[in-house]
Amino acid sequence: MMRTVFSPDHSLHDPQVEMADGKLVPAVEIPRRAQMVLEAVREAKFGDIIAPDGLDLGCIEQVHSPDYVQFLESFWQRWLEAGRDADVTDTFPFIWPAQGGPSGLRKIRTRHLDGLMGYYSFDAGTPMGPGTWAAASASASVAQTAARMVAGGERQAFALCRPPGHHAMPDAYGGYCFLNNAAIAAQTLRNGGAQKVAVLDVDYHHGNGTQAIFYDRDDVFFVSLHADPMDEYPYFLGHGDETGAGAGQGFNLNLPLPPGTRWEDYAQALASALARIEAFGADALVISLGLDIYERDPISQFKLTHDDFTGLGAMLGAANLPTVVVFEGGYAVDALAVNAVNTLTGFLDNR
Ligand code: OKP
Ligand code: ZN
Repeated sequence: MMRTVFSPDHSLHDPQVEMADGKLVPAVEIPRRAQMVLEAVREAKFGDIIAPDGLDLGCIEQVHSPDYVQFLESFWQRWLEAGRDADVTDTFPFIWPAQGGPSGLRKIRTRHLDGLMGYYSFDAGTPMGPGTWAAASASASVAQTAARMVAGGERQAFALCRPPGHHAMPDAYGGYCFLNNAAIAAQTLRNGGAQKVAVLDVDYHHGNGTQAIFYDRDDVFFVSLHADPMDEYPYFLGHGDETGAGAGQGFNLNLPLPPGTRWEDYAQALASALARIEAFGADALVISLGLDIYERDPISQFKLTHDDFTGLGAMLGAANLPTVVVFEGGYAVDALAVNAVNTLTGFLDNR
């Protein structure tokens, strides 16, 4: 049995276009993604589908800076107050305090909204619109509710989050992500009594935000399998030599894999990731479940088949830990149903 937490408010974040390959293209991180997965888990009858409880802002501010959360919450109001087009569906930052150095740009919270958008973002690929905060905060509350269920004794729960979260930094949005749902789930488990939590990220893209949030902590072990950032987004984090800092030294593990990776090689890397999590002695597990490792994903280059997702779920289930599964990426929209159901079926069959 696995209950699913879901909020219809995800659809309030409804981007039309995104910046990719140097131009505006149709957005891929769209409401229909979550609707497809919702229908699939309903038909599969894994367990009840429930609404999230209210947002625990205190927990969110344990992984994000309060001023960043305040920026997200107030963004659309500020947009309107700045006299900008109220009918626009998608807004984009275009200047960043990114190139530092002795006489370089300074990281300053400006009065002007363009400066703030650059201050609180790290890419131009993440449209923000009028309903983004409502959807992102609902997504975070979905993760919190699922984690509370597991902290309270349920063996597993599925947080059907949208928008995704694993790229969201302590104080910056990017990669279609605003609040880091997986990090929020991990923090909720910690607050609920788990001493050691592992976050295993199997999304095609490196979970740079989750890594950054926990990089100097030894109570949350971040482990990620992903496309080598020498070749793939998010490029500037996710390399194999990033192992943690300070107290967190040794509590970050990146396993970059080449584009084109098939299940056979993927499963081998996953086995070593799971062995490291077992050695860590986790009390609970958060899985960042990106279904964009599918062979026909439109923006990704791994080669997992429908059947391989059953094997993925089986290996994750066999870890035999209290587990919060958090939905992340996956853009082959019509294949999300079968890939989600196969993963969760494989998982539940191996508990
Ligand atoms: C979010 B998640 C492709 C552009 C890619 C960013 C991808 C964000 C992925 N030409 N843009 O990890 O699935
Ligand atoms: Zn991804």
